[in-house]
Amino acid sequence: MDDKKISRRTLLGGVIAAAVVPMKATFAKEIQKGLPLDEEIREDPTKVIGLGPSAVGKRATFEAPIRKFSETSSRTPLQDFYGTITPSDLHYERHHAGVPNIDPNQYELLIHGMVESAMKFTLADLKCFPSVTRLCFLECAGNFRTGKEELTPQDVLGLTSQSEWTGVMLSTLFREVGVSPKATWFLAEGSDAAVMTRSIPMEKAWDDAMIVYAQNGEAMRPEQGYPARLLLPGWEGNMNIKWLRRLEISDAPYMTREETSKYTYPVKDKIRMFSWEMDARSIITYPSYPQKVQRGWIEIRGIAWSGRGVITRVEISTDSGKTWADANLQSPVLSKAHTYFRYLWSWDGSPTEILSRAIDETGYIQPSLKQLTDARGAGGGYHMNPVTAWQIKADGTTWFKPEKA
Ligand SMILES: Nc1nc2c(c(=O)[nH]1)N[C@H]1C(S)=C(S)[C@@H](COP(=O)(O)O)O[C@H]1N2
Ligand SMILES: [Mo]
Repeated sequence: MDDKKISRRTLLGGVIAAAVVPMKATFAKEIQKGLPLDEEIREDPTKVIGLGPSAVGKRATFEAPIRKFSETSSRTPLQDFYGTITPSDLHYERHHAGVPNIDPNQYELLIHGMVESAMKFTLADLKCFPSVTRLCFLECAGNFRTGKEELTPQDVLGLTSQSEWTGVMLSTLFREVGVSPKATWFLAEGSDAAVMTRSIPMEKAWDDAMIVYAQNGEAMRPEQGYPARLLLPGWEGNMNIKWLRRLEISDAPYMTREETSKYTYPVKDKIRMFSWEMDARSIITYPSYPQKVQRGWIEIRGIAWSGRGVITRVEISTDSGKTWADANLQSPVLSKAHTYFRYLWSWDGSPTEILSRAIDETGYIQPSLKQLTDARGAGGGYHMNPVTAWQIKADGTTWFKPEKA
């Protein structure tokens, strides 16, 4: 009984003493400096009222993901993401003549050519049509960089991003203008200084093409084509014309600069033209350069996608490509969308290489760089989607494994 009392009194005394000492120090310093709050207290979030609400939110001051950019493109920081949505302000960019400043009140989309009645649609008109929301990736056909060990996922494959897009199905608009049953192609034209144009086969319009005006729940960003762009799920980025102002319906392709001098390339003794679909591929985003790992359990994470449909499997190798095992795919697995994968690996501390390989619903298996070059010749160029590896060295550092084509 006595013992208990004593210990209780001691305990209380201890607590009071601990609480009083810093308070005294604080008041003393406050008087000295004339400042409202001592730094020791400011560090403890339970001792000060936090920031109030604001008009627009910001990232935590400790988080600073950035796009790496040049004059004509910016690469998305894949290694900084969890899951599959690219924050809109970090979406990759590729523009051939800068981002135009388009007044949404002046905006018009003309649809003409082989139609019953040519029509112009304002942005408000577009928004009046039944709308559709869809998650899908966008990827530049030139997405792949190799060459040195000091490359991050952003450097290697940063020309792909994923958003939730909202807009109107192109088929809805094509029915509205009465597209001729004889039409087989249409031209899409942008209103930037590049006046970017591409020919697109009519099947894509009747399938899943959209005119989108919203990205991740708000109006699309200027960099992505504000106020409206063409969205061709799964097809090479270049055809997804931004700042879209005109669609001309026809029965032949237009042979524009972007489909003859660009995006057409030699494959051995042939010329590959009109290669629209993005082939299945994947990348491990954790662990990756310049992250460091420790011996023990590591959750390997990354994304896989295919322009031809859903990803059915992602295989992981943790022994430099000798053996492969299935990763877990995060559901729901969506068609033509980045798919998050995870694989639990117990690292024993010995140097190795980790790789990922995507397989899509058509049975297509992401090739090695050797398979690609054997099939296509050493030309390189567009649509390079080889399996890539990260080397884990004995000290736990992670490096890109550059391979020469
Ligand atoms: N009008 C117009 N559309 C364009 C381009 C452009 O320069 N102008 N760039 C194309 C290319 S090459 C790509 S990869 C994608 C990039 O889209 P993003 O900048 O929204 O990521 O837009 C395509 N659409
Ligand atoms: Mo592109």
